[in-house]
Amino acid sequence: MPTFVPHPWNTDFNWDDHVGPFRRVTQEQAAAFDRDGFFVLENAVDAETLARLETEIEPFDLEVLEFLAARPNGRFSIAGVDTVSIAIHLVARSEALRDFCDSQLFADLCHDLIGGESRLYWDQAVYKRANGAESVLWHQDNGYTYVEPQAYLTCWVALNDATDQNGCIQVLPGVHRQGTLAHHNTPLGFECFIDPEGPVSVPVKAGSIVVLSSLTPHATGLNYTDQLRKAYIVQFAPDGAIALRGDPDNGPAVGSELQNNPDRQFLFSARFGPL
Ligand SMILES: O=C(O)CCC(=O)C(=O)O
Repeated sequence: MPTFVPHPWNTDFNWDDHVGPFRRVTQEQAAAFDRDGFFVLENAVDAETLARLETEIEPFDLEVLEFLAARPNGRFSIAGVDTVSIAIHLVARSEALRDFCDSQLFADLCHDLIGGESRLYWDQAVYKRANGAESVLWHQDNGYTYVEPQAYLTCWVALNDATDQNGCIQVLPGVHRQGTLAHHNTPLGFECFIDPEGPVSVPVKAGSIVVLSSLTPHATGLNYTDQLRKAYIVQFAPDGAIALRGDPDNGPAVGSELQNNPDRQFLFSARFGPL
């Protein structure tokens, strides 16, 4: 396993293996999560729910496209009107999406893979536009905003089939155990390395979830097809997680912000039982 350059704020990271008992994942899935940093939960979301998610997300995606269209070159950071549209914090605006996130499925995954009280940290719809000409670069989610604890949970929900042709996720297994890596900011978003050896492509059917650590390097390729590739990404962090503020290339963090925005970073409902 190659060693990569650590993020300047990552000085003493240790990955804790998951020992169970598990409510949703199998022993093999938990072992894959610890070893590789990801696994696929197949057929996790039924067709009716997927259709509802798509209907709920559509107006927000259109709003983002309008915003992008009005920007110079149709771009904003990683997003572009004809490459990838990203609609964030949708749970604050859609009860159906909030209910989807505040569900037994995710409460169980958090029980198994976080342990202890967990909150929704972030949600976003990422739609790769048809014939989109840009990749999402290799990054760890914790390379964008540095959260402590560094390891939180990313669930990449495929709303339609994700394939090598339309830009499914690729991951670099095993590297999550090193903690957060150094990233640099590019016009196409943050990047931790280019063209690594040993990436694994993870094509999935609609309704499957790629379950990743926030520390698992991943990227997505171009969409060569004439259809959208649609994903809804929901992330959960331990209650009490903080986002560090500052410029990692210019010394230690200068502040932190507790991740408990009541509009969108909610704890699971008590009906799902203790985590
Ligand atoms: O869905 C994609 O194309 C990439 C999304 C991604 O990597 C992310 O949200 O961190």
